[in-house]
Amino acid sequence: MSKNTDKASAGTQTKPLRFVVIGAGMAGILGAVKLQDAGFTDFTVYEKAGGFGGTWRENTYPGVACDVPSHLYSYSFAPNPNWSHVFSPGQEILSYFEDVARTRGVEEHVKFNTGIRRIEFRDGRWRIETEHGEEDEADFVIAATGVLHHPSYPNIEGLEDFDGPLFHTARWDHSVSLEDKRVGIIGTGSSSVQIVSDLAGKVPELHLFQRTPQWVMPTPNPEIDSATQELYRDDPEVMRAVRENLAQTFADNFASAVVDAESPQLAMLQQMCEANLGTVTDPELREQLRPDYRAACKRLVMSPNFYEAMQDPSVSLVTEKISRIEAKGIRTVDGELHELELIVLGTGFRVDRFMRPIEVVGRDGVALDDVWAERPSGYLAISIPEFPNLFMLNGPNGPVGNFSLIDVAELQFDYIMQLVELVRAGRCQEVSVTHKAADRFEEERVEAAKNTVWMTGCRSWYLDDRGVPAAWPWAFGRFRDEMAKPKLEDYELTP
Ligand code: N01
Repeated sequence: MSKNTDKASAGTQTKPLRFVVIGAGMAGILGAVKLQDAGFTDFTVYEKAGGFGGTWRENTYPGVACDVPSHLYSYSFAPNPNWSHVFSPGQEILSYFEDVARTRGVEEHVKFNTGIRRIEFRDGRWRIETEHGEEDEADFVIAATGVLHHPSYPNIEGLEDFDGPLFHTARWDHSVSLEDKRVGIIGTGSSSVQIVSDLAGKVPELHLFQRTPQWVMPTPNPEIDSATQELYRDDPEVMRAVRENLAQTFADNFASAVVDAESPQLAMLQQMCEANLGTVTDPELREQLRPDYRAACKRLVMSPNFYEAMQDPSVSLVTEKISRIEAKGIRTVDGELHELELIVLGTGFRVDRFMRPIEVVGRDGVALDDVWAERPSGYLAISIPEFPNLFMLNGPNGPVGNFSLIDVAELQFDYIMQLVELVRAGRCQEVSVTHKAADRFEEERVEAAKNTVWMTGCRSWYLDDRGVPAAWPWAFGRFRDEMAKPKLEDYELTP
């Protein structure tokens, strides 16, 4: 029996509580496991799709992998001795999540193929309505709806006119053969870089349409040999130490680098990226691939072999702007038609959606769509004023980018459980952040963002409509500290 379950049964005054978790991806599975560990059994996880895994279920493009090391991109409560690589492939990550969900009894709480249409806080409870018209109620809603899952389709003329298959990286059509195709990929983000790195030499022609070059951090990806895997199986403490070490290295180096544009860590990242670019032997190609902004201003791309792939004879880089898409391919502004048989849109995601399009209605009919009309926000990325007992995992403006979002969600969930505990112990019925605290947090966040590398002159999905990074602008240690214990003075506790 876990410590928390002990607490649940030993508590002097406890209130039975029901939870709804939205989403059965990484964060939703995490929520379900941790709810059970805390002694809660009355909860349902609603998942709009037919399976677990969120991002990893949706992104199945060739070369898909996580660029956070696998031993860090794992739940702390479910270390995996069997990771095949330092950065393991997407299919393996999906299997890992499915496996955790199965072995930790999450399956019996999930309703698959059941999207939520609307949630409303009425008479002290959340009223839930699914897309099929079913109704449910809960004391708490945990939104684990993910960040990068609404594909962004580019506003390019003629998108409908192409004769062959055309799809987004997150909607890969596996019925389309590749080996006989002249492939065009639009965009140079992490997804496209992984695809190019995988497909180079496997397709007759691969044309990468680059609007903006990327800095690419070299990240060798060796296999983890069977002896090491066995060592991890035999002595989980060794594996735990590896995870801790990786977490510390990320926090001390990468996380510190991006939030302080003048930091020595960032200067080092810059040097590593420049040296990596130096491996491109053709000077013309090298200059075409050279960004004119600082490394990590955009979300840093990690790859063991992108530049090698770009130098493969099957790959060509197109730097002319796209004029339009036609039946036979992509025409660039210089008038050239690049003839293609498959077009892949590596054009990223709409990053301001979060729970939406779910209609979320808080206290007294306040609509989330109105509250977020300008842009999404959330106190500590978790809570929104007037939306009591609703908490987000990986909500707006939290730590994003090259962090392990698993670590982020775990810390957030433990924080949320401390607020839930107030209700369970009968101290209050409703917990919601105050307007004052949320406004103060947002002001401080926007101010701190000015010191980050994200504001040093580039276009990226981090930047909101004002050009302010929609991200955690402080060191990861500060996030850890904030998550350790809620400041109750920032919350309204309604009896
Ligand atoms: O998308 P992106 P992504 N015409 O938004 C270009 C995570 N991720 O799917 O730079 C021409 O980064 C756009 O150009 P520009 C990771 O957090 C993680 O690749 O705006 N081009 C850009 O090059 C990542 O950051 C892993 O000028 C157009 C590209 O499309 C996030 O997902 C793996 C265009 C979009 O890049 C998103 O990555 C993969 C147009 N009209 C992804 N519109 C891991 O390994 C857009 N572009 C964990």
